[in-house]
Amino acid sequence: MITMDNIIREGHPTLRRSADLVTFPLSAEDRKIAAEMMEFLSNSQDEEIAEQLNLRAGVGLAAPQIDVSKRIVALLIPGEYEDDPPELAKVMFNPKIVSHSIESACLKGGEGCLSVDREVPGFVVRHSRITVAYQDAEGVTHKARYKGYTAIVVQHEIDHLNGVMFYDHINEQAPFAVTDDVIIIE
Ligand code: FHF
Ligand code: ZN
Repeated sequence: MITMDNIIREGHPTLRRSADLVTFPLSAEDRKIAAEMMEFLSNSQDEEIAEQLNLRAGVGLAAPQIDVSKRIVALLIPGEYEDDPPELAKVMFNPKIVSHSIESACLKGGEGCLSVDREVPGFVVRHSRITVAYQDAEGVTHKARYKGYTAIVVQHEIDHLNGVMFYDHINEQAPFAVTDDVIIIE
């Protein structure tokens, strides 16, 4: 089971590496990693389990964050209201942004990261809409479009596969300065 002890923190070199492509058919090891990543997110969003295990709630997890330098991402984005089905519940292998909007967007409250134990204030400017190609556990390639909050989370996760941290996108001189064409997501 993955707990916070398995999550590496900023300063660890794996977080700055470009992760390796996953090969198919998936190894038993890679299948287990994917299942455990999804289990972590589910546990982290369960109030009781999260309290017992001292988990920080997460909506996404990239394999490099558990010191596995492979292109695997787990996403568990809750629905709008309690008891709604998740907005997105998926493990992606070898995800890649194949096209994106010209328009940019950022979360009003900035971003955090399970691998960063401090607040880093500022707008993390990203693509407003993205098309992602990825493989599922069977190696089948899919193409999906995301917008809004979901698009932001997916970009945060794909960044981890490329050694990029969310604060790399914050304007150091003016963390909350954006041009007026940037959509600010509440
Ligand atoms: C999170 N947590 O999941 C953040 C961190 C924008 O690479 O957003 O570091 F659990 C992955 C509802 C709303 C339920 C918010 C992408 C952030 C990705 C994980 N929590 C939440 C929730 C959350 C990171 N990460 C603050 C831990
Ligand atoms: Zn992160």
